[in-house]
Amino acid sequence: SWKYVLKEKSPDMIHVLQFPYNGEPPRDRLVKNEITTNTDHFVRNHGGIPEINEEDYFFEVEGLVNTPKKITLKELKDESLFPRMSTVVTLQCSGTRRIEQIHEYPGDGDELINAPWGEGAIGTARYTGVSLKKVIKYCGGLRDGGKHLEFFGADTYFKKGHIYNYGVSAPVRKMKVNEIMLAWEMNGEPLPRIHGYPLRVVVFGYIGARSTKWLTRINIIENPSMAPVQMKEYIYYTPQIGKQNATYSNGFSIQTMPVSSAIMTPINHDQIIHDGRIKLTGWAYSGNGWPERVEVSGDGGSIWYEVPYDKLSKKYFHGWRTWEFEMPVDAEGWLEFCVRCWDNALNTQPTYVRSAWNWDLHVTSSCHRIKIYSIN
Ligand code: MTE
Ligand code: MO
Repeated sequence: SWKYVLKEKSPDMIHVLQFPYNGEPPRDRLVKNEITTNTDHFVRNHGGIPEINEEDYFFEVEGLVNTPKKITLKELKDESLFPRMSTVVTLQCSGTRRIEQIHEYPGDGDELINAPWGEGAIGTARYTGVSLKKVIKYCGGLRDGGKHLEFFGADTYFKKGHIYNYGVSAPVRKMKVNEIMLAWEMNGEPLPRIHGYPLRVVVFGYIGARSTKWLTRINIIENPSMAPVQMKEYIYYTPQIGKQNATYSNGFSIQTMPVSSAIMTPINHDQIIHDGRIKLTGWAYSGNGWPERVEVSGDGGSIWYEVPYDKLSKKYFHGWRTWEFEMPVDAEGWLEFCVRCWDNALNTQPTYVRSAWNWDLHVTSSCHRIKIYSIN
């Protein structure tokens, strides 16, 4: 039944894939709020959407941990056992803005993985739950050699003749700095079913793929997960690798999300009648820190304007910043607008999509460019 989708998501979501359900919100609405509403938050699914009863729910912790345990949601919510954590976190799919890479060159062409996302496969919410570090401590701590945390979801998906449970991993050091949360609440509401009810993982700063929904099992292991989503998807191939030589092992696994940004209004190919100024809005995000400076250009990147600091939304350590800017525009006709962000580690974005292009079409982090028709 699609009733829950209709109930949980805005009716005008753009359906990047119909099955499994994958959708992003309309461009002009996404950056109106620095915290995305649950109904507008993008959704990325590999398979079905499990229906889990909170009362029967538990997840297992096993592998290289001293006391393997089954933990219920009731236990996890017990504040005498676990302190609560509540953090604003941006989740971004590594497929965000893939459409620009597809236009450059279609690459892998596996449309089940490579959904043609626009700039909306990103969203920001306040998640509430427990730091995974506390859960591991509750299980007696790690045993020697425990270096990676493998997460499994209750959903299954079908690929090349096999049925898999969703499975990925993140390194233990990410858990040690309290950047992995087990969350049951999204913006003060129970997690919507479509976002992983009753419990999901939230890995701050990593590609969305690591934030496993409908969590069933955490397995502590020595090496990164061998599960197909970890091993065969979300691989970054350098530009010289393509159809003839891409082998999974000659790419590397994408974890931290690089700095990126996008112009959300005006919308690409808009015609705008104005009196010397055009208002731009957008987002900027870095998984490696936070957006520190946003710059925009009205001439394809010759002259850059700095977005004044007070036109960037509030800084959160694990969140995006929305921004707006009044761009002075004299020229008429087709103009190219672009944006780039600098994060606090002084990382910035590749200039053109061709320098960000990769065979599996992930992390389109190049300067976002749009064309608008200016009538002054
Ligand atoms: N978890 C499970 N169990 N199954 C999935 O298909 N998709 C991942 C991740 N967690 C996925 C999952 C991907 S690729 C992304 S980008 C995020 O969930 C998206 O989270 P959202 O749908 O809540 O926005
Ligand atoms: Mo994703």
